Amino acid sequence: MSHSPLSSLRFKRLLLTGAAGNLGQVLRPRLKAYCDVLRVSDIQSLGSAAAGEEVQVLDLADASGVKALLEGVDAVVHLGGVSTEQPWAPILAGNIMGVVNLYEAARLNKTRRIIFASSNHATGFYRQDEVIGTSAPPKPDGFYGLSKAFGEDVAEMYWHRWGIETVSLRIGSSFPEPRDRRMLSTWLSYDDLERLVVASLTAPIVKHSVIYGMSDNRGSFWDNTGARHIGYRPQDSSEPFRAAVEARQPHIDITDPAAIYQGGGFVKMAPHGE
Ligand code: NAI
Ligand code: 15L
Repeated sequence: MSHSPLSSLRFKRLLLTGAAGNLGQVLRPRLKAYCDVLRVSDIQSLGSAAAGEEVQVLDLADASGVKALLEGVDAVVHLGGVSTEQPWAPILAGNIMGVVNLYEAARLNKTRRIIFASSNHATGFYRQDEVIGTSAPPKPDGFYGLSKAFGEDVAEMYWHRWGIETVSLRIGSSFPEPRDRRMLSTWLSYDDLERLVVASLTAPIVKHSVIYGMSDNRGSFWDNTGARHIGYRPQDSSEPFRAAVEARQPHIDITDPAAIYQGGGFVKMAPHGE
């Protein structure tokens, strides 16, 4: 797919982790426009390297492998890890050990900036009838959300101690279209995802910034005013999908925790994914 870059800034080598996943497959062809070499990585097979790509299959829990993965990398878009509520063992490996291994590798390789795919589930226990800003402290809604809150803390520590910059993206729901009433508030289109990642990569100074990953939706739970310095301006909205979503889901049980809390159904999932 040919693509007009959203920024004239170009990196020598970018690393995309989680490149075999849903969002990784979206960003893999798009990030090529912003770098000479795109290194892609995942624990799963990634196929062969396209022109201008380097492919490395590895487990983020493998510290020496991750150290080698970051060699020669200017910046990282870190999507890799467990992306839903799961048993503790894979979350520990992918999201706890994985994120520490990543930041240690960044320190040792002098990598300047990381774009960390956090999640709205780091703050999933705020209510849907309140609007929170980017400095809202975590209220994780499960082990998954807890691991994302941990990742944000790691980012904060590596900024203060080692000067590694991070933008923590508390992504809402990034899918081709919103699937239910909650996602009318939380939806992030794929084009806006690209805008968000590119803005995060190219903003002059980010230190450790937190921003919610959402399109320009009516009735959002989140206020990104505190992250305006990143320069992200969403162009899409869930509104064109509203009629179809409301027809599919005409009623909401307002006593259901999934309708009360921002994390939706995640707030009811058994902590061990049982
Ligand atoms: P995904 O589950 O499709 O992709 C994650 C990728 O990470 C997978 O390809 C998986 O193989 C890889 N991975 C898992 N454990 C690993 C390990 N130990 N070592 C190396 N790779 C490992 O998830 P998706 O939807 O693409 O999300 C990408 C990132 O964005 C995730 O970190 C997720 O938590 C975050 N996010 C996504 C949202 C969405 O709406 N899609 C919403 C909020 C956050
Ligand atoms: C997430 O963090 C998940 O990765 C994704 O699969 C969605 O469920 C999303 O949150 C959401 O809250 O809709």
